[in-house]
Amino acid sequence: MIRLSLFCFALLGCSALFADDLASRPNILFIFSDDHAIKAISAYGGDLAKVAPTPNIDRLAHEGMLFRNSFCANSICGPSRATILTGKHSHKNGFMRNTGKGLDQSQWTLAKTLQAAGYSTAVIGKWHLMSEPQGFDHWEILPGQGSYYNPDFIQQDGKTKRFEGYATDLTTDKSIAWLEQRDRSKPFLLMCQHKAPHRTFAPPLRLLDAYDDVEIPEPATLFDDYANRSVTLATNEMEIDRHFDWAYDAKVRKDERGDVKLPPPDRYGTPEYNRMNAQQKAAWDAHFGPQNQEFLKEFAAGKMTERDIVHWKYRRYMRNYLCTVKAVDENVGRLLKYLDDNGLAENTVVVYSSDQGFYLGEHGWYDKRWMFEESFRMPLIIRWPGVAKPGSAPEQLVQNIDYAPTFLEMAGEPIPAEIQGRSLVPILKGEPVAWRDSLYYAYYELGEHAVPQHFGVRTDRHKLIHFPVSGEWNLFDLQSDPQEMRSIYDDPDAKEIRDQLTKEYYRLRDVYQAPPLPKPAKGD
Ligand code: SGN
Ligand code: CA
Repeated sequence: MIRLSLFCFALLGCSALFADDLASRPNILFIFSDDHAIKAISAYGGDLAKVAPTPNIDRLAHEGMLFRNSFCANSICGPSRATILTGKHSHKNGFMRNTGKGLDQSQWTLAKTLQAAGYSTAVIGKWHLMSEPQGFDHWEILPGQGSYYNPDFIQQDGKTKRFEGYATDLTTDKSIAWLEQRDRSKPFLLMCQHKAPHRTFAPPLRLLDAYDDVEIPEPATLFDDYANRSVTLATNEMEIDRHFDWAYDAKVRKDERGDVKLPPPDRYGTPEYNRMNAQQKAAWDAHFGPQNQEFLKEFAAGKMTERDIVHWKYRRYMRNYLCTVKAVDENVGRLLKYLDDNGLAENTVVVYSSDQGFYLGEHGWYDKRWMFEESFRMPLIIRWPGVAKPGSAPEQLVQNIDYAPTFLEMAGEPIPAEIQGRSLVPILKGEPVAWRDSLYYAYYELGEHAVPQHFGVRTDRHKLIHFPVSGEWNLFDLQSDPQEMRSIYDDPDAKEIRDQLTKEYYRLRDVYQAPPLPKPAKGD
């Protein structure tokens, strides 16, 4: 294929092409995590940055470009991954929900194209697209959500093997092992995809106490009352207060476990705990045991109010979540060191991103899905030596539909017309470029965490969210109300901006050829 295209170009008299030695094309190392909120990356700033720094991810930002306004098209795992591989919104690539038949592999994908262009391609870690990976010379993936401790990896021969250790460390070990034995005559695309910091936020045993002595700042909206916005907010099932658990039972609070890691962890069976060997369980018990006893003593003595319990759960949630992030950061450091030690740093583009953001207590929540800022935003940091200005932080509205065309242009490949995103290469090069001034969002899942289907548009200052099933619209002024606590949709003063955004919303639906909206529940 490569030879053929070289031949064709040679016939066209394109002499520059001979300089286009395959090996000189940049390698692409895509380091991807699951549910990593920008607030938990210190390069993005914020309160948590001070207590839980991420020096290795920050290094990428100092040496590269941090996208300040990066968003997903559909804030959920599989759909975000499908969008990255196809450069299209969910309705176009067919992967609209986590439940479903899996990625339709007959369509165009980034991996298939780069493989055909002569890249060595690999995906290691969380995949979550159900159908077997295609377009990768090598793959080794977690089944479904995967496990943190002693995880299974599905091998390319279809067999599943269990590995002792922690998923984030193992995913990096396997990535480095693949880099070591790759075909060095070719550039590579390596997608190193972590399970962390996804629920149930199980920390690496070596870091269990990393944040024990740290005061974790709470978000201002931890006790959101859901007033002044869609009625669907109040019926959510993702509150730290009411739903943060594995085997949730609203009436029997002492039976909480899994998420909160209260004992006895295996009474109802928490899969993570049960995977550990005796030594690992002992380390876990030694850490959580005394803290749990202290909590349960206070709880049994009736000393804790409902709010105290939320504060306690929030702290426990954040400590564990941040420990899983710390392990991701350390493993980013290991990969960067590998590139340095092997003379690969200069010609390798390193990308750090995550499938969506996450609620770290904002609106009282964990999880994602909503078009509110915390889960709509996606971290995106790109180090491209000699091209992206170190320490730069552009403001353009970018989205995960843009990843595939960006990687194609980096690799010198043409961008097919069917792709809906745009290459970020001009932004990376610092070139003046006319850019989009609005983003389209669509969330299609039907039940988990009781988040309704919703759709919307965001500009640099405003956000319009449409809830077609309840027939509601919310409008936020992100400048005066960055926490999105009051919809101004019905304010007489907001008429002009409401009309503008509504028009833009329908325009984007046309541009992206969005399917019909779901029907209102009451037929109004
Ligand atoms: C699991 C989690 C949910 C989470 C989904 C989707 N429950 O079902 O809390 O929203 O995954 O996450 S758990 O009890 O199994 O942890 S996603 O990142 O894969 O989209
Ligand atoms: Ca996710």
